[in-house]
Amino acid sequence: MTENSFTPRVFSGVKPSGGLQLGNYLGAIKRWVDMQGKMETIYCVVDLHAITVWQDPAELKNGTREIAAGMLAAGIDPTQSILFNQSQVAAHAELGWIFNCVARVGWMNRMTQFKDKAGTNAEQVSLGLYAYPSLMAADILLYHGTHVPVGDDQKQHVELTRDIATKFNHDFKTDFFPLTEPVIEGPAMRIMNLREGTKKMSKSGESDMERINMTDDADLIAKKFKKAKTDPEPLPETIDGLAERPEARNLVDIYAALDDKTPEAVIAEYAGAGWGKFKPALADLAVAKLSPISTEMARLMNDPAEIDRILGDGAEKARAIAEPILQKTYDIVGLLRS
Ligand code: AQP
Repeated sequence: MTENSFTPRVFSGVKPSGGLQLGNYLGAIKRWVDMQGKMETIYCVVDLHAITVWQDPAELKNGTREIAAGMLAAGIDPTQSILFNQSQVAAHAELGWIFNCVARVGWMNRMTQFKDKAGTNAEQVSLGLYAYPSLMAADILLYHGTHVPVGDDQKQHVELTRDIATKFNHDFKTDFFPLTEPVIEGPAMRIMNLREGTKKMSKSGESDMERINMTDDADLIAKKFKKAKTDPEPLPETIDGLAERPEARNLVDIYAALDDKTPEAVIAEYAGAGWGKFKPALADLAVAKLSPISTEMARLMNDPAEIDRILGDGAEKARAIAEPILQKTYDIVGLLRS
């Protein structure tokens, strides 16, 4: 079997480490919806990844439901995609262990997200946070995922997934695992923090004012864009004029992604406009696009049993694909089962 003979299959996930933010939506979930119906699609709330940093157990379950509600409200359709939470399919952790034994410590030491998250406190963070990328490789390869739509921050982890598949295939003289392609395209690949244009927007960023949450109401969205850091210049005549203006570029990218346009088209429309014109237009657009999603999220969250049912059904379908791949992996590795 060659790399190209695997059935195209999309896998991607979001971790319930806080509420969904605009970067998760534009960089990932909105694109997942676009891929539905074109290929087999598997989407996951990756709760085992969330616990690599402390999560309050009482809040984690609800946070998991909230991420699922956000995916459903944004258009993930459980009759077209498999939607489940990771911890309901034990095979993720099992394959993750095997990949811990394939991945090299030197590879993990190069992971920039670990360095960013651990900061100067690397001795004190969990071993899980360090091993996170090999669990992510297991998430993908457990389904022989061929395409992984992610934001730019996850590119290095998908490349590591390819390294793990390559080493596994080489060590065991097989071609069992595909070499997965990261799918990173469009204007929203790295939505930046509204207060610091060189730092990405994150669920767990310190200040709520630095991100747009998918549950923010219209007033709060308008306030956050109004207070977003910018420079004093108006918008330029061409996109090249944004090269050294990260905050301005970010707001243009957000506008483009929300309106399904290119950043060039946004600049063509707003060339010469000041922030007094552009920021309210951006806020109106964001409210128009996000409020139907937040309203639907709130409706879904009123019926947690229904969300649990959808995730349970999805987990059953996921297990049906994952289990034979895990069993075959055990056979390849030589693990005895009676
Ligand atoms: N700022 C972003 N711009 C574009 N895409 C983004 N993603 C996250 N932030 C941005 C994409 O969202 C998907 C899910 O991400 P995740 O929840 O698995 O983890 P993350 O990338 O670490 O997201 P956060 O919001 O920054 O979470 P915390 O603060 O808990 O670490 C991924 O495809 C990611 O690329």
